[in-house]
Amino acid sequence: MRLWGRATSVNVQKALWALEELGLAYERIDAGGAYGGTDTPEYRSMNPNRLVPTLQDGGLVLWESNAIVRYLADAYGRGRLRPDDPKAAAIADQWMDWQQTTLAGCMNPLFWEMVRKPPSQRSPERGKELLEQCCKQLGVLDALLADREWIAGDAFSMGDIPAGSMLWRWYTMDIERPDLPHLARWYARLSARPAYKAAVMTSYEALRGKD
Ligand SMILES: N[C@@H](CCC(=O)N[C@@H](CS)C(=O)NCC(=O)O)C(=O)O
Repeated sequence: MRLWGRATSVNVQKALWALEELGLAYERIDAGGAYGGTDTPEYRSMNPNRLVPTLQDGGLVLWESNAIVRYLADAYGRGRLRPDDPKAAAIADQWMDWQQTTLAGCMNPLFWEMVRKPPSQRSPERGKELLEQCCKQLGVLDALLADREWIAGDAFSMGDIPAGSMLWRWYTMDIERPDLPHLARWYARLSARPAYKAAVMTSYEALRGKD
C-alpha cells in the first residue's frame, strides 16, 4: 500500500493513524506543501484535486481522507475500526461527516490564523471569531462524550479518527481553551494510543509562518 502526503497534513494524519491502528505495511511518499509533486501529470491522474492524501492499494486509487479511513476500516478493520453493529457504524460515519463539514470549517481557518500566517498578517479579531466557532462546535462533541468513552459508543472506531486528528492542534495551539471536560478525557484516551502518538502527535513547526 502507498500513501502520498506530507506527514504534517491533518488529512494525511487521518490515513496514517488508521494504517497504524491496523498494523498495515505501507510506504508513505512525501507530497504537497514544500515537497510539491502534486501538480505532475502522474499525480493528477491519481488525484485530480492535486491535494493530499492519496492512497493506492493494489488497483485502487483513492482520495478524500475520510473515504480513505472508511475504506481501510472496511477492508482491513471490520469489528475493529468499523463497528460490526450497523447502528454504531452509522454513528461513527455521522461524526466523520460532521468533522469534514462542520468542525474543519472553523478549525482549519483557526490553525491558519494562529500558526500558518506570519505574525504580521494575523488578525486578532478573526482569530477570536474562529476560536468562538470552534468552542461552540467542540461543545457539541463534549456533550456527546459525557456518557460514552468513544464517539460510536464503548469501543474506539473509525468515528474517532477525523475529529481526534484535529485535537492535537487544538490542545497545542497558543489559544485560550474553555473547560470541556469530556473532550479533555477523550483526548487523554487518544493520546495514550501508540498509533495516535506516531501519526498525529508530531511537530507542525515546519508549517509555522514567519515574517
Ligand atoms: N477534503 C480533502 C482535503 C484535502 C486537503 O485539503 N489537503 C491539503 C492538506 S491538509 C492539501 O493537499 N493542501 C495542499 C498541499 O499540501 O500542497 C481530504 O479530506 O482529503
